[in-house]
Parts: sequence; C-alpha cells; structure tokens
Amino acid sequence: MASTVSFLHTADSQFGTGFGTLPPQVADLKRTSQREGFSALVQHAIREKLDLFLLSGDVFDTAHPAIADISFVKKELERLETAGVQVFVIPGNHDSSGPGSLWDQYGPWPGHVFLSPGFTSVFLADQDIEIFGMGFDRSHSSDNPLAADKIVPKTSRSILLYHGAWQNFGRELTRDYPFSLADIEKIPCNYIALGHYHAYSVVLDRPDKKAVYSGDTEGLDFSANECGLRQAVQGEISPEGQVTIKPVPIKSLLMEYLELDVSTYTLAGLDHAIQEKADARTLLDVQLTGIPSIELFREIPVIEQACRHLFLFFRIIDRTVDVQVNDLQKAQTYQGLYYRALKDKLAKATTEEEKTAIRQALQIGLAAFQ
Ligand SMILES: [Mn+2]
Repeated sequence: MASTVSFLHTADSQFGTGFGTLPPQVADLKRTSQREGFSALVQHAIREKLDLFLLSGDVFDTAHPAIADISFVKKELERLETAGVQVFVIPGNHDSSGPGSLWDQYGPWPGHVFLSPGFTSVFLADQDIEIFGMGFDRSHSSDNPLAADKIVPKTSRSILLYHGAWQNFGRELTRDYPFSLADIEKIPCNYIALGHYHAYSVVLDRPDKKAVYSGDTEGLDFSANECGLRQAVQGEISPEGQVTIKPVPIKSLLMEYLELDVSTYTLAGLDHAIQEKADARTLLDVQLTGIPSIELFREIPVIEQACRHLFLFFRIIDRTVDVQVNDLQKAQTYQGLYYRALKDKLAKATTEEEKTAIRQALQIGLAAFQ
C-alpha cells in the first residue's frame, strides 16, 4: 500500500539578480540573505525527512548566471539528494531551457530537471506517485499547454510542476504560458506546484487537489508582490490522494512599502506609522503624498534622518511636491486661486530650476493654508 508523500515547494529565487534599486551594500546583504533563505529551506526538507523538493522555475535570474550561483544551487540540490530528498526542477522564463541553455551547459544536475518542451513524467514506484513537468521554451510561451489534455497520469497520485501566468491576475494574457482556473481544475494532478508570481497565492484549494504559487524566497524590490513575508509550501498527499499544505516562513530581509497621505497625519501620527514597522531586518520605502501641515512640512527632511537607525534600509520619497488636488481645480477660495495660479505657472515654466522653485512654492503655500 502507498504511504503518505511529503514535499517542499519553492520557486523564483532568481539567483544572480542585481537588487538594482538598492544601494550596493544593501544589495550585498540581500544576496547573502537570498542564499541563506534557500539553504534554510534545503535544511528544513532534510531535517523533516521530506520525500520531494520541488523547484518551479526561475531559480536563476538570467540565462547566463555567474558560475558562483550555479555551484551554489548545485551544491544545495546535491545536499538534498544525498540526504534522500528527491529533487525535481523546471526552468522558468528567466532561466529557460532549449539547446545550449545553462541546463545543458552546466549539467549534469542533481535530481531531475524537466527539459523537453512538452510534458514528461517520472514515476516513483516506491511512493507510487508520478511527477510531471516541462521545459520553458520562450519561443512558444504564448501557448497554453495545460489546455491540450496532455497530462494523463498512470497512477492515482500525481504532481505537476508548472511555470506560468495565471490569467485571473488580469495581466499577461498572451505570454509566459498563460492559464485559467478552468485549466487547473481539469488537470488530473493532486498538487500543482506553480512558479512565476512572486507572492504566495493559493489558486485552487480542494481536499483532493491544490494549486499554489509559493512566491519567491527573497523580496526583490518594493513592488507589492515582493513586500512582506516570503514563504515556501510544505505539503502531504495521503494514500487516498488527499492534499494538505502549510506555508513555511523564510527568514528573508523583509521588503515593506508604506504610502502615507500626509494631509491626514500629525507629526506624531506619521512617526507612529513608521515606528510600527521598525525592524532591523526590514527595508522600508515610504512614499509621502498629499498636502502636509506647515509643521509637518518642516519636519519631513528630519524624519528620514531620525528613523534611519530603526531599519536595515529606510527611504522617504516625498511626493507631496507633485501635489495634484482635485478639490482645488475649481474651488473659489484663496487656496483654489493660489493652487491654479501656481499650476498655470508650472505648466509655462521652461527650465528645471524654475519648475523646482514653483513646485516648492506650491508645496509650502498649500502647507501654510492647511
Ligand atoms: Mn517567471
């Protein structure tokens, strides 16, 4: 009789990424953390004696990663195989397969890497489970291979590794192997280990079938999908084919983003909102919008200085200078008149110097009206 099969699923580490929006020293810390986070997942799979380690694409950032990144990943995967955790890998759009790809050049790889452009499978007789996957062929990635009914498991339990774009997210309808929820519902596998979207997202959650994006292992920048806790997926498939999963937190350096409309904050309130995020392993990007009070306006340059030590990295982007106030477009008030007069001046300004001066005048003036 088959026993329970356990697995760890991760994706999108993108080793070799430049973390280009960060200062070089901070980017270095992110690179170190990125490796530590991945190693910790490997260690977790070994310690918990899991059966399978699933890597759903984009483990590398580019088609030509540095040798150091290749050796690192290989060593970690070898560690798993040596400990008896079977490794399954698919390439993604960043590290796609095909003749002459990094997978060909630097092989053999520990475990099994799916390289053929169509679905193939590996049957694990001991565990009575079949693992499906395919290579990532950039020249055909507008296709939807899931819709073609090519996955026909020869046993009652199966897993699919897939790197592609879920259409329900409303974007990328024509690229990166797009698929719909209906495609996923049709696939006769118990677990679909998805890669490509960087935020942990459960696409389908049924007792006998689950499809999950694990998300990446280290937040790459301050965009929404990269902010907050990073997680992998640990799961089990019972002899009857029931699937249970739980997220495994990854100890990454946290990316966080705050947009604060300063029209509604006092200085103390603003301070409090920032302090709530205070953490030595957090990188915080704060965007200030709206019109500050004159009190707050004077303090904005000071806040950045005062809060820097609370974070690994802290940055205020002052968008209050780009002030755009719909209420003032037509208001017959001193404030409205002032706003329109300066906006008009700004539109007619010809040099950058002049524009900067007018933006500041607008900012200070509106702050005074507040
Ligand atoms: Mn991708």
